[in-house]
Amino acid sequence: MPTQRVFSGIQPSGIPQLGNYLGAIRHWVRLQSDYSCLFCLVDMHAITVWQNPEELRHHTLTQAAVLLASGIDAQKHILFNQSAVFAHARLGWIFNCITRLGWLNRMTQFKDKTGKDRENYSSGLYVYPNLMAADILAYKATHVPVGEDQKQHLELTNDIAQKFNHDYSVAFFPQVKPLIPPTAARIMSLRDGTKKMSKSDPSSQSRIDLTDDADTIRLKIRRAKTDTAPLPDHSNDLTERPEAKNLVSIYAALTNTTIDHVLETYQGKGFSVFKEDLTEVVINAIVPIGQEAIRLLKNETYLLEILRNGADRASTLANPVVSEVEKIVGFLS
Ligand code: AQP
Repeated sequence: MPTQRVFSGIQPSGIPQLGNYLGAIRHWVRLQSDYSCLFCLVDMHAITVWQNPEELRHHTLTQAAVLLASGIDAQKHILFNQSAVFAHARLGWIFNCITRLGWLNRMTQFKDKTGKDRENYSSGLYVYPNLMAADILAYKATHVPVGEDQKQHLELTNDIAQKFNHDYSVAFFPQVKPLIPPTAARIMSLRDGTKKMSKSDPSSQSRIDLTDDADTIRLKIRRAKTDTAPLPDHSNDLTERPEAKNLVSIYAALTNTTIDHVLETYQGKGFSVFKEDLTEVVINAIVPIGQEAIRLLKNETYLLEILRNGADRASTLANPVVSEVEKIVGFLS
């Protein structure tokens, strides 16, 4: 088993969507051959915004089923839900006491999420990056796969590790390296090409859920917002056409090619032809995963057992690290 350790997290804040798959899950599947991996369903992060308890439970199980159906190997690697491993909360609190308010105030994701209404958001959302640092450092993970939007949080993780080491005069936490996927696709909403596709978007028409069936995918792509112009011959000419660019990016990501290569085939054509072909590409990639996930979801006991086993193995790794941290801090052991 490789010695370099990867920690990856996904929030069970909804049914995983195509953006989660193209931006994260399919890269995680590939990482399994080179790293020892922890895949965490970060339910504690999810409740930083309100989650209906029944739905949270269902989404956590669905997330587990989708990851397994996508090719995550829960025997060779570790798949678990965050709240089942107490080390995250223990270390998260210590990091709340390490992180400076000024550092958190600079986090752009918090500002983007809360906008002008920040007074009404939870304090959990504000300290989210501290818990994320604990997720990673409780395992002394060496690498974390990150999209553009998480880079700043990973830098903060390294700042927290460094400050802890400095404040307690130890060389305890290592610096963590980002793993940027070679083709980092940022998938946008099907209704608004300037907004990220999100599992918690109130409009189900804005995204493709990984459990959607072929007819639903067909309908969502048919209704996806576009414009009237034919497709251009170069990606530069898509800059002002976010919806068109998004659909071409999805096609390129799923066929492992570039936007320009897709445009070589479709330049001059209208969206009716392109959307039909895109629909087939999406159905071929997603529907088998969805069908397998739905099959797995019928056996809740099996999924719970996988997560319980994962949590036990994760605790075995994290508990000694966090106990050592607590000793360094001066807690009685
Ligand atoms: N639209 C996207 N395009 C590319 N990558 C994406 N990711 C999410 N949406 C897209 C990547 O998926 C990983 C896990 O995401 P997460 O669930 O932990 O958080 P998120 O980014 O907040 O995902 P959502 O779907 O937008 O959830 P909600 O609606 O709850 O906020 C991350 O690596 C992320 O980059």
